[in-house]
Amino acid sequence: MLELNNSDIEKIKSSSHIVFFTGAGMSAESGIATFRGKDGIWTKFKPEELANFNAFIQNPHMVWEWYSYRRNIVRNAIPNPGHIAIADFQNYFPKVTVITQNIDNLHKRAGSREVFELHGNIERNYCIKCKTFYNNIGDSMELPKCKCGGLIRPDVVWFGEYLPEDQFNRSEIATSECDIFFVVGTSAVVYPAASLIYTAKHTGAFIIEINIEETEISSFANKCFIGQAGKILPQILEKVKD
Ligand code: BJW
Ligand code: ZN
Repeated sequence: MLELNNSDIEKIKSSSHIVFFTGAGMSAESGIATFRGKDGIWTKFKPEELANFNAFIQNPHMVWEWYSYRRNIVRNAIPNPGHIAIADFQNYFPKVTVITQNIDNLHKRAGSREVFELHGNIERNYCIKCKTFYNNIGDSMELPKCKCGGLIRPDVVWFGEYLPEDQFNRSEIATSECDIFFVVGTSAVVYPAASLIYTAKHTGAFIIEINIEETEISSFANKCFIGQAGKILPQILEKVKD
């Protein structure tokens, strides 16, 4: 049973800007594996072997194949009730911003309009030599080559790489301006993305965490809901809409 007291409900109802900061757990109920935890992909693959530029240069076929495999899963996935509830918040609140670490497009596909993608998007790719972009590349496992001969990589952020500056800057502004900051389905261990949660705390937002287990940030969230995002978010919306 959802425990939101009257004061929490009023706080959310009267908010003028709500931010949802999301991670892999947001899409778990759409059938997309998380990274860490018992069903995480990195219990099977080591991140340093795949999610970094050197790994790509040393073994581009293997890394490309891993992303092609995941791209196929993402393309066949559909937004879950959690994504849909977040998009539905737009119908009841003046401003709703989604800041996501996910590369799967599901927030946009659910109808969220302001979405900042901190770790890129698996549907975009670019040539590492001439920087030409290739969107919606086929689903072949074969490593594609650019017309200039350069290797084509997914436009995602690997370890040691900078986050897209405009997306991060706009996320920081939204975070420092919002009244309510939801943290949904993230282990909150990857930086600088996780630093936004601390920014939200310092700038006075009311922090609500939704996760199936406690995380690094549970101790300072104002409210923690232990449960699945796809179940909790529609229940919260039901209580605060109108
Ligand atoms: C549910 C649920 C359900 C499940 N409902 N909940 C030491 C200290 C601090 C920082 C560093 C450090 N050493 C190195 C760094 C920097 C590094 C970093 O943070 N490392 C830490 C891991 C230690 N960061 C970087 O390198 C970043 N860049 C950078 O710092 O640039 C500056 C720089 C430049 C040059 C030189 C040096 C520095 C870049 C980070 C890029 C991260 N990229 C990835 C891969 C993206 C592409 C891909 O998908 O392949 O992004 S890593 C991976 O982790 C992915 C995710 O977006 C990210 C975050 O994971 P997330 O979303 O939190 O998922 P999980 O799996 O961890 O958690 C899921 C959660 O959901 C769990 O809590 C579950 O319980 C929950 N859950 N089901 C609700 N149904
Ligand atoms: Zn090229």
